[in-house]
Amino acid sequence: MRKIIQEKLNEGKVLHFSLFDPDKVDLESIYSIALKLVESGTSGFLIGGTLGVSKEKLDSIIEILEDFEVPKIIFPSNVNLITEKADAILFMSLLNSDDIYYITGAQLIAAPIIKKLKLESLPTGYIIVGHGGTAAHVGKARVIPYDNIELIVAYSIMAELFGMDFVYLEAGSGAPEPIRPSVISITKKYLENSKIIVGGGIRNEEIAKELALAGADIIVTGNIIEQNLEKALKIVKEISNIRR
Ligand code: 1GP
Repeated sequence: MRKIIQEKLNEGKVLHFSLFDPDKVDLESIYSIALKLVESGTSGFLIGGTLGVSKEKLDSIIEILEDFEVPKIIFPSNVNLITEKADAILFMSLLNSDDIYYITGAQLIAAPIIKKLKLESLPTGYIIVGHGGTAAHVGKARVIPYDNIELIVAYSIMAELFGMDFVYLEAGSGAPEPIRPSVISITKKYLENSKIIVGGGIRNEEIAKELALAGADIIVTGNIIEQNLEKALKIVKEISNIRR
């Protein structure tokens, strides 16, 4: 999985990942929504959410998505969301948390489980910025202001120095403002290996394109898929056509 993602990114593509929050999606409609997203060019399904997520619902979603060749990747909020049904898991550390549980504690519990299940893990430094949403509250993040480029860059470099493949800059689900493109373009200059994932509050193709051109490697959208599918599909198409 890591190889497939890296290869696509190395071809100069920018990827779009569709986020399904098991607490919000409707099992009846998810297949047809996923089909439209795939036809529009989405490259990955992230499945996860912070509150109200059960492993049963997570498993049901992955089963419904089974037919699609697009990778199904767990976006975990805790150790209960590990399933062998997925293709991979974002093995995340919430780097700007004040609580060691979210930095290495949950990961310690998860590590032997992931190994046993032979689940591929994608090492990811998760950094919460700006609004932060529910993830910031639950994860006890020391949220970085949107405009504090120095801190965002320092955390991102730290993730890279730790050898993490991905730096996930998260503004929080439903954030009124996404991560700023100017922040992405500066952060990008400092990273030689780690790829940048950006999510939180991305609601239209203009901002998605700006973020991609600024250097985001993977754009994640969640809420907009539920709220306005047509808009979400426009974002996916816009991103899938970008070559850098
Ligand atoms: C993924 O939390 C985001 O990083 C998703 O945010 O739901 O606002 O798109 P939205």
